[in-house]
Amino acid sequence: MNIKRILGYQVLDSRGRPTVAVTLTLSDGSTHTARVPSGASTGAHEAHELRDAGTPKAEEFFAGKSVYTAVANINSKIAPKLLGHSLNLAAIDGLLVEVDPTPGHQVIGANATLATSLAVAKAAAHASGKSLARYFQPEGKLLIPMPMVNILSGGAHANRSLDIQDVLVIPHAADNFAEALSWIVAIRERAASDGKSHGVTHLVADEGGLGLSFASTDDACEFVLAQIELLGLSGKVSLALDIASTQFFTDNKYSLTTSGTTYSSDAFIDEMLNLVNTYPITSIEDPFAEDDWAAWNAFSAQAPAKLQILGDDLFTTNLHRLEKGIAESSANAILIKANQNGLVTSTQRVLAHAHANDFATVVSARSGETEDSWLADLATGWRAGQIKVGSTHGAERTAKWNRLLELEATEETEFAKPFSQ
Ligand code: 2PG
Ligand code: MG
Repeated sequence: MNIKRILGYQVLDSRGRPTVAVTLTLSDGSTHTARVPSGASTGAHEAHELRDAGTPKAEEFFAGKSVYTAVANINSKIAPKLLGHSLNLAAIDGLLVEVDPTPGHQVIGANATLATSLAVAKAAAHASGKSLARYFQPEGKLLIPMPMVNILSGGAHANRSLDIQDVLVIPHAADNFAEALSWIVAIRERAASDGKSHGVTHLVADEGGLGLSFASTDDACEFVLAQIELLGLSGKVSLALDIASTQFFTDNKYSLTTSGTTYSSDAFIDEMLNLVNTYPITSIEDPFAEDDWAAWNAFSAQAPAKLQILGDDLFTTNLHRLEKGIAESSANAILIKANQNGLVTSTQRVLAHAHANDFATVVSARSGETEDSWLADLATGWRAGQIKVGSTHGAERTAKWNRLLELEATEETEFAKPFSQ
Protein backbone atom coordinates (compact mmCIF):
# COMPACT_ATOMS: atom_id res chain seq x y z
CA MET A 1 0.00 0.00 0.00
CA ASN A 2 1.32 3.46 -0.77
CA ILE A 3 0.54 7.16 -0.48
CA LYS A 4 -1.82 8.45 -3.20
CA ARG A 5 -2.49 11.94 -1.94
CA ILE A 6 -1.50 14.31 0.86
CA LEU A 7 -3.59 17.38 1.49
CA GLY A 8 -2.83 20.02 4.10
CA TYR A 9 -5.43 22.56 5.19
CA GLN A 10 -6.19 24.91 8.05
CA VAL A 11 -8.59 23.97 10.88
CA LEU A 12 -9.27 25.39 14.36
CA ASP A 13 -7.96 24.32 17.74
CA SER A 14 -9.85 24.42 21.05
CA ARG A 15 -8.99 28.11 21.55
CA GLY A 16 -10.50 28.86 18.16
CA ARG A 17 -7.04 29.52 16.70
CA PRO A 18 -5.88 28.13 13.39
CA THR A 19 -3.87 24.93 13.29
CA VAL A 20 -2.71 22.46 10.66
CA ALA A 21 -4.54 19.32 9.48
CA VAL A 22 -3.40 16.73 6.96
CA THR A 23 -5.58 14.18 5.18
CA LEU A 24 -3.61 11.38 3.61
CA THR A 25 -5.22 9.06 1.03
CA LEU A 26 -3.84 5.57 0.53
CA SER A 27 -3.88 3.42 -2.59
CA ASP A 28 -6.76 1.37 -1.06
CA GLY A 29 -8.86 4.56 -1.03
CA SER A 30 -8.83 4.96 2.77
CA THR A 31 -8.19 8.41 4.24
CA HIS A 32 -6.25 9.27 7.43
CA THR A 33 -6.44 12.68 9.06
CA ALA A 34 -4.23 14.19 11.75
CA ARG A 35 -4.43 17.59 13.43
CA VAL A 36 -1.74 19.22 15.52
CA PRO A 37 -2.09 21.05 18.85
CA SER A 38 -0.54 24.35 19.91
CA GLY A 39 0.82 25.67 23.22
CA ALA A 40 0.38 29.02 24.99
CA SER A 41 3.15 28.78 27.58
CA THR A 42 5.67 27.69 24.99
CA GLY A 43 9.36 27.08 25.66
CA ALA A 44 11.97 29.06 23.74
CA HIS A 45 13.64 25.86 22.59
CA GLU A 46 10.59 24.25 20.99
CA ALA A 47 10.54 23.28 17.32
CA HIS A 48 9.24 26.08 15.12
CA GLU A 49 5.49 26.57 14.89
CA LEU A 50 5.06 28.42 11.61
CA ARG A 51 2.38 31.13 11.63
CA ASP A 52 1.67 33.77 9.02
CA ALA A 53 2.23 36.97 11.03
CA GLY A 54 4.30 39.35 8.94
CA THR A 55 3.74 37.46 5.68
CA PRO A 56 1.42 38.35 2.77
CA LYS A 57 -0.66 35.31 3.70
CA ALA A 58 -1.56 36.69 7.14
CA GLU A 59 -5.28 37.33 7.39
CA GLU A 60 -6.73 40.08 9.52
CA PHE A 61 -9.42 37.81 10.97
CA PHE A 62 -6.88 35.47 12.57
CA ALA A 63 -4.64 38.22 13.98
CA GLY A 64 -1.58 36.85 12.20
CA LYS A 65 -2.09 33.38 13.63
CA SER A 66 -3.24 31.72 10.43
CA VAL A 67 -1.12 28.79 9.18
CA TYR A 68 -1.55 29.11 5.41
CA THR A 69 2.20 29.12 4.81
CA ALA A 70 2.64 25.84 6.73
CA VAL A 71 -0.29 24.39 4.78
CA ALA A 72 1.21 25.56 1.47
CA ASN A 73 4.49 23.93 2.48
CA ILE A 74 2.69 20.61 2.95
CA ASN A 75 0.97 20.82 -0.41
CA SER A 76 3.83 22.16 -2.50
CA LYS A 77 7.01 20.89 -0.78
CA ILE A 78 6.10 17.80 1.25
CA ALA A 79 3.37 16.10 -0.80
CA PRO A 80 5.36 15.79 -4.07
CA LYS A 81 8.21 14.15 -2.17
CA LEU A 82 6.00 11.58 -0.45
CA LEU A 83 3.56 10.56 -3.20
CA GLY A 84 3.85 6.89 -4.17
CA HIS A 85 5.95 6.18 -1.11
CA SER A 86 5.28 3.07 1.00
CA LEU A 87 4.36 3.44 4.66
CA ASN A 88 7.67 3.26 6.44
CA LEU A 89 7.24 5.92 9.13
CA ALA A 90 10.96 6.27 9.94
CA ALA A 91 11.83 6.59 6.25
CA ILE A 92 9.13 9.20 5.70
CA ASP A 93 10.22 11.20 8.73
CA GLY A 94 13.70 11.05 7.17
CA LEU A 95 12.30 12.53 3.94
CA LEU A 96 10.67 15.33 5.93
CA VAL A 97 14.08 16.16 7.37
CA GLU A 98 15.47 16.19 3.81
CA VAL A 99 12.81 18.72 2.80
CA ASP A 100 13.96 20.97 5.67
CA PRO A 101 17.20 19.97 7.41
CA THR A 102 17.20 22.99 9.75
CA PRO A 103 16.96 22.23 13.48
CA GLY A 104 13.38 22.61 14.71
CA HIS A 105 11.95 22.63 11.17
CA GLN A 106 12.50 26.38 10.94
CA VAL A 107 11.67 26.65 7.25
CA ILE A 108 8.64 24.44 6.59
CA GLY A 109 7.31 24.53 10.16
CA ALA A 110 7.04 21.82 12.83
CA ASN A 111 3.26 22.11 12.55
CA ALA A 112 3.57 21.05 8.88
CA THR A 113 5.99 18.18 9.61
CA LEU A 114 4.11 16.83 12.63
CA ALA A 115 0.70 16.84 10.93
CA THR A 116 2.22 14.88 8.04
CA SER A 117 4.16 12.50 10.27
CA LEU A 118 1.07 11.74 12.36
CA ALA A 119 -1.11 11.17 9.30
CA VAL A 120 1.52 8.73 8.02
CA ALA A 121 1.58 6.94 11.40
CA LYS A 122 -2.21 6.57 11.31
CA ALA A 123 -2.09 5.33 7.71
CA ALA A 124 0.69 2.86 8.55
CA ALA A 125 -1.36 1.51 11.47
CA HIS A 126 -4.31 1.05 9.12
CA ALA A 127 -2.12 -0.69 6.52
CA SER A 128 -0.92 -3.14 9.15
CA GLY A 129 -4.49 -3.76 10.31
CA LYS A 130 -3.83 -2.37 13.80
CA SER A 131 -4.89 0.48 16.03
CA LEU A 132 -2.30 3.23 16.44
CA ALA A 133 -1.44 2.00 19.96
CA ARG A 134 -1.02 -1.56 18.67
CA TYR A 135 1.04 -0.35 15.73
CA PHE A 136 3.64 0.87 18.24
CA GLN A 137 3.28 -2.14 20.54
CA PRO A 138 2.04 -5.12 18.52
CA GLU A 139 2.37 -7.78 21.23
CA GLY A 140 1.68 -8.07 24.96
CA LYS A 141 -0.46 -6.11 27.37
CA LEU A 142 -0.77 -2.43 26.58
CA LEU A 143 0.18 -0.08 29.40
CA ILE A 144 -2.61 2.43 30.07
CA PRO A 145 -0.88 5.54 31.45
CA MET A 146 -1.50 7.03 34.89
CA PRO A 147 -3.33 10.33 34.33
CA MET A 148 -2.22 13.66 35.79
CA VAL A 149 -5.32 15.84 35.61
CA ASN A 150 -5.78 19.57 35.91
CA ILE A 151 -8.22 20.84 38.55
CA LEU A 152 -7.14 24.49 38.93
CA SER A 153 -5.64 26.61 36.18
CA GLY A 154 -3.66 29.81 36.39
CA GLY A 155 -0.81 31.45 34.50
CA ALA A 156 -1.15 31.79 30.75
CA HIS A 157 -4.18 29.46 30.71
CA ALA A 158 -6.44 31.46 33.04
CA ASN A 159 -5.56 35.12 32.81
CA ARG A 160 -3.01 34.68 35.63
CA SER A 161 -5.66 34.13 38.32
CA LEU A 162 -2.90 32.11 40.00
CA ASP A 163 0.83 32.59 39.39
CA ILE A 164 1.44 28.92 38.74
CA GLN A 165 -0.18 27.28 35.74
CA ASP A 166 -1.73 24.10 37.13
CA VAL A 167 -2.76 22.35 40.28
CA LEU A 168 -3.33 18.77 39.14
CA VAL A 169 -4.20 15.48 40.79
CA ILE A 170 -2.75 12.00 40.33
CA PRO A 171 -5.09 9.14 41.34
CA HIS A 172 -2.12 6.93 42.19
CA ALA A 173 -4.03 4.30 44.18
CA ALA A 174 -6.68 3.55 41.53
CA ASP A 175 -6.82 -0.04 40.29
CA ASN A 176 -7.61 0.86 36.73
CA PHE A 177 -8.01 3.85 34.45
CA ALA A 178 -11.83 3.94 34.62
CA GLU A 179 -11.69 4.11 38.41
CA ALA A 180 -8.95 6.76 38.25
CA LEU A 181 -11.08 8.92 36.00
CA SER A 182 -14.17 8.53 38.19
CA TRP A 183 -12.23 9.90 41.17
CA ILE A 184 -11.00 12.83 39.14
CA VAL A 185 -14.44 13.73 37.83
CA ALA A 186 -15.70 13.73 41.43
CA ILE A 187 -12.85 16.02 42.57
CA ARG A 188 -13.35 18.37 39.61
CA GLU A 189 -17.09 18.63 40.21
CA ARG A 190 -16.70 19.10 43.98
CA ALA A 191 -14.11 21.80 43.37
CA ALA A 192 -16.45 23.58 40.95
CA SER A 193 -19.29 23.76 43.44
CA ASP A 194 -17.07 24.55 46.41
CA GLY A 195 -15.11 27.16 44.48
CA LYS A 196 -17.89 29.71 44.14
CA SER A 197 -16.24 32.02 46.68
CA HIS A 198 -13.03 32.04 44.61
CA GLY A 199 -14.43 33.27 41.31
CA VAL A 200 -16.72 32.39 38.46
CA THR A 201 -16.77 28.61 38.39
CA HIS A 202 -18.85 28.08 35.29
CA LEU A 203 -16.14 29.64 33.14
CA VAL A 204 -13.40 27.17 32.43
CA ALA A 205 -9.76 27.85 31.61
CA ASP A 206 -7.97 26.85 28.40
CA GLU A 207 -7.56 23.23 29.44
CA GLY A 208 -11.03 22.79 31.00
CA GLY A 209 -9.78 23.44 34.55
CA LEU A 210 -11.26 25.94 36.98
CA GLY A 211 -9.79 29.42 36.70
CA LEU A 212 -10.34 30.37 40.34
CA SER A 213 -8.44 33.08 42.21
CA PHE A 214 -6.21 32.27 45.18
CA ALA A 215 -3.84 34.51 47.10
CA SER A 216 -1.10 31.91 47.02
CA THR A 217 -0.08 28.50 45.69
CA ASP A 218 -0.46 27.18 49.25
CA ASP A 219 -4.11 28.27 49.33
CA ALA A 220 -4.74 26.58 45.97
CA CYS A 221 -3.13 23.34 47.21
CA GLU A 222 -5.17 23.47 50.45
CA PHE A 223 -8.36 23.95 48.45
CA VAL A 224 -7.78 20.91 46.22
CA LEU A 225 -6.64 18.79 49.17
CA ALA A 226 -9.86 19.67 50.99
CA GLN A 227 -11.88 18.32 48.03
CA ILE A 228 -9.84 15.11 48.05
CA GLU A 229 -10.37 14.69 51.77
CA LEU A 230 -14.12 15.37 51.63
CA LEU A 231 -14.43 12.60 49.05
CA GLY A 232 -12.57 10.16 51.30
CA LEU A 233 -9.71 9.94 48.82
CA SER A 234 -6.87 11.18 51.07
CA GLY A 235 -3.78 9.04 50.57
CA LYS A 236 -5.18 7.72 47.29
CA VAL A 237 -4.86 10.88 45.24
CA SER A 238 -1.80 13.11 45.35
CA LEU A 239 -1.14 16.60 44.05
CA ALA A 240 1.00 17.60 41.08
CA LEU A 241 1.97 21.14 40.13
CA ASP A 242 3.00 22.72 36.86
CA ILE A 243 4.73 25.89 38.05
CA ALA A 244 5.47 26.99 34.44
CA SER A 245 7.94 29.39 35.99
CA THR A 246 9.51 30.53 32.71
CA GLN A 247 6.34 32.61 32.41
CA PHE A 248 7.20 34.77 35.43
CA PHE A 249 11.00 34.73 35.23
CA THR A 250 12.30 38.16 34.21
CA ASP A 251 15.66 39.83 34.80
CA ASN A 252 16.88 36.68 36.54
CA LYS A 253 14.12 36.89 39.13
CA TYR A 254 10.94 34.94 39.80
CA SER A 255 8.20 37.55 40.24
CA LEU A 256 4.82 36.44 41.55
CA THR A 257 2.00 38.85 40.80
CA THR A 258 -0.66 37.57 43.23
CA SER A 259 1.56 38.09 46.28
CA GLY A 260 3.79 40.78 44.75
CA THR A 261 6.88 38.87 45.90
CA THR A 262 10.10 38.63 43.90
CA TYR A 263 12.59 35.81 44.45
CA SER A 264 16.18 35.20 43.45
CA SER A 265 16.85 31.69 42.12
CA ASP A 266 18.17 30.61 45.53
CA ALA A 267 15.15 31.98 47.34
CA PHE A 268 12.82 30.32 44.84
CA ILE A 269 14.56 26.97 45.39
CA ASP A 270 13.68 27.30 49.09
CA GLU A 271 10.13 28.27 48.19
CA MET A 272 9.73 25.19 45.98
CA LEU A 273 11.32 22.89 48.58
CA ASN A 274 8.92 24.29 51.14
CA LEU A 275 5.93 23.52 48.92
CA VAL A 276 6.90 19.92 48.17
CA ASN A 277 7.77 19.28 51.81
CA THR A 278 4.47 20.70 53.07
CA TYR A 279 1.91 19.08 50.77
CA PRO A 280 1.45 15.57 49.34
CA ILE A 281 2.90 16.67 46.02
CA THR A 282 4.32 13.78 44.01
CA SER A 283 5.23 15.65 40.83
CA ILE A 284 6.48 19.17 40.16
CA GLU A 285 6.88 20.50 36.61
CA ASP A 286 9.02 23.46 35.54
CA PRO A 287 9.74 24.76 39.06
CA PHE A 288 12.50 26.85 37.46
CA ALA A 289 12.87 28.70 34.21
CA GLU A 290 13.90 26.96 30.99
CA ASP A 291 17.56 28.03 31.14
CA ASP A 292 18.06 28.30 34.90
CA TRP A 293 19.92 24.96 34.92
CA ALA A 294 21.79 25.74 38.14
CA ALA A 295 18.51 26.09 40.06
CA TRP A 296 17.18 22.80 38.63
CA ASN A 297 20.38 21.01 39.60
CA ALA A 298 20.44 22.42 43.13
CA PHE A 299 16.74 21.67 43.69
CA SER A 300 17.07 18.09 42.38
CA ALA A 301 19.92 17.45 44.79
CA GLN A 302 17.81 18.55 47.79
CA ALA A 303 14.28 17.45 46.86
CA PRO A 304 12.65 14.37 48.42
CA ALA A 305 13.81 11.20 46.63
CA LYS A 306 10.25 10.18 45.75
CA LEU A 307 9.38 13.46 44.05
CA GLN A 308 8.96 13.48 40.28
CA ILE A 309 10.87 16.50 38.93
CA LEU A 310 9.47 17.05 35.50
CA GLY A 311 11.02 19.14 32.73
CA ASP A 312 8.73 20.68 30.12
CA ASP A 313 10.13 24.04 28.94
CA LEU A 314 13.49 22.81 30.26
CA PHE A 315 13.69 19.93 27.78
CA THR A 316 11.14 20.85 25.06
CA THR A 317 11.21 17.18 23.92
CA ASN A 318 14.68 17.83 22.54
CA LEU A 319 17.30 15.07 22.70
CA HIS A 320 20.26 17.39 23.32
CA ARG A 321 18.57 19.20 26.17
CA LEU A 322 17.50 15.87 27.67
CA GLU A 323 21.09 14.60 27.44
CA LYS A 324 22.30 17.67 29.32
CA GLY A 325 19.61 17.17 31.99
CA ILE A 326 20.60 13.52 32.42
CA ALA A 327 24.30 14.37 32.66
CA GLU A 328 23.67 17.08 35.25
CA SER A 329 20.86 15.27 37.16
CA SER A 330 18.70 18.34 36.63
CA ALA A 331 15.44 16.37 36.83
CA ASN A 332 14.17 12.79 36.80
CA ALA A 333 11.30 13.02 34.34
CA ILE A 334 10.48 14.60 30.99
CA LEU A 335 7.25 15.89 29.52
CA ILE A 336 6.84 14.57 25.98
CA LYS A 337 5.04 16.86 23.54
CA ALA A 338 5.22 15.81 19.90
CA ASN A 339 4.79 19.36 18.59
CA GLN A 340 7.78 20.58 20.59
CA ASN A 341 9.78 18.13 18.52
CA GLY A 342 8.08 18.01 15.12
CA LEU A 343 8.22 14.34 14.11
CA VAL A 344 6.65 11.16 15.48
CA THR A 345 9.79 8.99 15.30
CA SER A 346 12.15 11.56 16.79
CA THR A 347 9.67 12.26 19.60
CA GLN A 348 9.60 8.53 20.31
CA ARG A 349 13.41 8.51 20.30
CA VAL A 350 13.47 11.18 23.01
CA LEU A 351 11.06 9.09 25.09
CA ALA A 352 13.14 5.94 24.58
CA HIS A 353 16.31 7.79 25.58
CA ALA A 354 14.59 9.00 28.75
CA HIS A 355 13.54 5.44 29.65
CA ALA A 356 17.02 4.10 28.94
CA ASN A 357 18.33 6.60 31.51
CA ASP A 358 15.67 5.90 34.17
CA PHE A 359 13.80 9.09 33.52
CA ALA A 360 10.02 8.88 33.82
CA THR A 361 7.96 10.13 30.87
CA VAL A 362 4.67 12.01 30.78
CA VAL A 363 3.10 12.29 27.34
CA SER A 364 1.28 15.62 27.23
CA ALA A 365 -1.37 17.50 25.32
CA ARG A 366 -1.11 21.24 24.67
CA SER A 367 -3.38 23.98 25.94
CA GLY A 368 -4.64 24.46 22.38
CA GLU A 369 -5.87 21.00 21.35
CA THR A 370 -8.11 19.39 18.77
CA GLU A 371 -10.64 16.56 18.95
CA ASP A 372 -7.99 14.20 17.61
CA SER A 373 -7.16 11.34 20.03
CA TRP A 374 -3.76 10.15 18.75
CA LEU A 375 -2.13 11.30 21.97
CA ALA A 376 -3.84 8.51 23.93
CA ASP A 377 -2.60 5.89 21.46
CA LEU A 378 0.94 7.27 21.48
CA ALA A 379 1.11 7.38 25.28
CA THR A 380 -0.18 3.81 25.48
CA GLY A 381 1.73 2.29 22.56
CA TRP A 382 4.96 3.95 23.69
CA ARG A 383 4.49 2.67 27.27
CA ALA A 384 5.01 6.21 28.55
CA GLY A 385 3.56 5.38 31.97
CA GLN A 386 1.89 8.77 32.45
CA ILE A 387 -0.31 11.18 30.50
CA LYS A 388 -1.37 14.80 30.96
CA VAL A 389 -4.32 16.09 28.94
CA GLY A 390 -5.72 19.01 30.97
CA SER A 391 -9.03 18.62 32.77
CA THR A 392 -12.11 16.46 32.19
CA HIS A 393 -14.07 19.24 30.47
CA GLY A 394 -13.99 20.03 26.76
CA ALA A 395 -14.37 17.57 23.90
CA GLU A 396 -10.72 18.09 22.91
CA ARG A 397 -9.80 16.71 26.37
CA THR A 398 -12.45 14.00 26.67
CA ALA A 399 -11.47 12.69 23.21
CA LYS A 400 -8.21 11.49 24.81
CA TRP A 401 -9.75 10.22 28.06
CA ASN A 402 -12.47 8.41 26.11
CA ARG A 403 -9.89 6.81 23.84
CA LEU A 404 -8.03 5.52 26.90
CA LEU A 405 -11.32 4.15 28.28
CA GLU A 406 -11.88 2.47 24.91
CA LEU A 407 -8.41 0.93 24.90
CA GLU A 408 -8.87 -0.31 28.47
CA ALA A 409 -12.28 -1.80 27.62
CA THR A 410 -11.37 -3.44 24.35
CA GLU A 411 -7.68 -4.41 24.52
CA GLU A 412 -5.58 -6.54 26.80
CA THR A 413 -4.13 -3.90 29.13
CA GLU A 414 -2.57 -3.16 32.49
CA PHE A 415 -2.74 0.12 34.37
CA ALA A 416 0.53 1.95 34.94
CA LYS A 417 2.01 2.23 38.41
CA PRO A 418 2.64 5.74 39.72
CA PHE A 419 6.08 7.35 39.55
CA SER A 420 8.66 5.92 41.92
CA GLN A 421 12.42 6.31 42.11
C1 2PG B 1 2.20 22.79 29.73
C2 2PG B 1 1.17 22.82 28.63
C3 2PG B 1 -0.01 21.93 28.89
P1 2PG B 1 1.02 24.77 26.90
O1 2PG B 1 2.79 23.82 30.09
O2 2PG B 1 2.53 21.73 30.24
O3 2PG B 1 -0.55 22.15 30.15
O4 2PG B 1 0.76 24.13 28.35
O5 2PG B 1 0.47 23.81 25.90
O6 2PG B 1 0.32 26.10 26.91
O7 2PG B 1 2.51 24.89 26.78
MG1 MG C 1 4.20 22.66 31.43
